[in-house]
Amino acid sequence: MKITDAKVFVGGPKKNYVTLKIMTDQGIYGLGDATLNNRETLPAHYLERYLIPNLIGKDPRNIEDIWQFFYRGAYFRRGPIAMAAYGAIDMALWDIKGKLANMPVYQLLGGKSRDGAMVYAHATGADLEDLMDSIAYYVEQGYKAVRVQCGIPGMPTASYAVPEKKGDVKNYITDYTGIRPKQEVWDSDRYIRYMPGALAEIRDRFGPELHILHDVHHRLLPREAAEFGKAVEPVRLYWMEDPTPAEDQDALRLIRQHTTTPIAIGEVFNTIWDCNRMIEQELLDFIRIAVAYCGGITHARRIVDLAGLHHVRTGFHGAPSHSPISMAAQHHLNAWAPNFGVQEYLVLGTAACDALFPSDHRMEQGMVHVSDAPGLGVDFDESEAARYSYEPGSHPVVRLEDGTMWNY
Ligand code: GCO
Ligand code: MG
Repeated sequence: MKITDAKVFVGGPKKNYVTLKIMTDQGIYGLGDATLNNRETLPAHYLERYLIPNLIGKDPRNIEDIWQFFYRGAYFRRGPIAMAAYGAIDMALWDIKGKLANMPVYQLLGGKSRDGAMVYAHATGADLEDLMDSIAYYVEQGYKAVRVQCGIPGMPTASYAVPEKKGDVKNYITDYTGIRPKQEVWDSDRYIRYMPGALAEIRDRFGPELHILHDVHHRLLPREAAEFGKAVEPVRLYWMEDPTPAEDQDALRLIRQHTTTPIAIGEVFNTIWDCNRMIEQELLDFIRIAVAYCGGITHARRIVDLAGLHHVRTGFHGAPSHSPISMAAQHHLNAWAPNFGVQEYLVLGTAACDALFPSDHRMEQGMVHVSDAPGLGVDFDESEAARYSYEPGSHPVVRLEDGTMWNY
């Protein structure tokens, strides 16, 4: 069996999905997702210019060898662009293998460990009152876990994932009006003074059963994060996410020594080498990697297995920048992983997105039920894809009030 061709498509409904389609001499094709949010054209170029010419003629069944060929063969390896490109190839090869075996990918991984995988939604509000309404909406829809973010009184601008105006329900940040970013202003003190009380009010209103998650989005220093984690202990958060900038693996030690609030981290990691020390030293509770950003199913599975040895559960990143293809890859890993925790899942299912990526993975009552179709269980409609092209977009940047650059 041989790979005969591969194509890359960039675009989607208000998204720049980077979709890879690998064709074989047996008529079976596989799909992968290389969408690196706000830098989408780079993995696309990496694939087209450097990887696809080396894929043609290879046996698509040798998933491991192809992964190693690109990773070791690059010499300047790792990094989000390369790992997103390798990841798309890897997903597509698992898709092909599943179709060849006539089995869903979760069967190839070892079968199902659960019937449905719990997901969490994003609730948001310009203030706490709006946030309460947003949480209530998701609870009514049957979600068992909700991430909560709200505006902080006195903060000069809206903060991460929070709308600017009261009543606005828009909670997502990529601005598709160009590549020059908007600017947010941040003040950790105001945040630390306000947010623990807000979280306590949320717990009082929604009771003990709801899993409440909160994303600090890399904004605090380790000592501040320790203080914050201690202050929110009575709320019993499901997790405190990215309390400090994620690249410092040792920063979590100080937080850990001071608080039992569970820590989730990892959406910006690309390889096992970004998180092996923190996992082995048991400094986190949930690993937040995304299959799309860390080399696909083959590499993500290595991280999940290492995590499992150290009581670390999964909480894969599922921001709307991931296409239904990498979300499908995650649904299969979630069905299998013995140490599954929760999946971030922002309803992608607009009619336009469903038309572009038909699939029968099902979301019901806050749980995803993985598709039983052979392969990844998601397709790609090229005639729909022809309607879209790349639209430049950007995350905001963050500064402190005196102008100092801070972490988005
Ligand atoms: C999350 C993330 C996202 C990121 C985004 C960057 O927890 O979902 O923090 O909101 O900001 O994926 O592109
Ligand atoms: Mg996050």
